[in-house]
Amino acid sequence: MLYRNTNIGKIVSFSLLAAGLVLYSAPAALAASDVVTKYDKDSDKTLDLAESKAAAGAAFDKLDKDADKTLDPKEAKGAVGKKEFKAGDPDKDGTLTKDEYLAIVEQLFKKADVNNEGTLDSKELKSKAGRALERLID
Ligand SMILES: [Ca+2]
Ligand SMILES: [Ca+2]
Ligand SMILES: [Ca+2]
Repeated sequence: MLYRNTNIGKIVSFSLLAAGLVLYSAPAALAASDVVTKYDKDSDKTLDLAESKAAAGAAFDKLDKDADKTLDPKEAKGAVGKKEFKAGDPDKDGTLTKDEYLAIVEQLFKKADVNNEGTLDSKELKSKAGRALERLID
């Protein structure tokens, strides 16, 4: 009887522990790298430039509401900061083409990739440049 009780106790405390682990790790895993998991085509847990550009290209098409192949400041709002918009519009026509948009992506990517390995992990995406990049690709 005593033996059985102890066993149940073990099972109960193990389940509680397991439940606790699930509760503890679930939000952390979600927060860790939403954007990475979303666009990480080769599943190496990082984003390389090609993956970032592919995602950014799709994001550009979504932002381009009037489908004129450029983003005006209104369309770019929320994705491209004012400063980035200005810097990313070298021909100063007040709109961003996809090439200009992807050039901003590349620039931010290189800025966020502090150790220059050509990939961004979820930690690097939390940097200032990384977060700006996230807005461009997501
Ligand atoms: Ca990858
Ligand atoms: Ca447009
Ligand atoms: Ca332009």
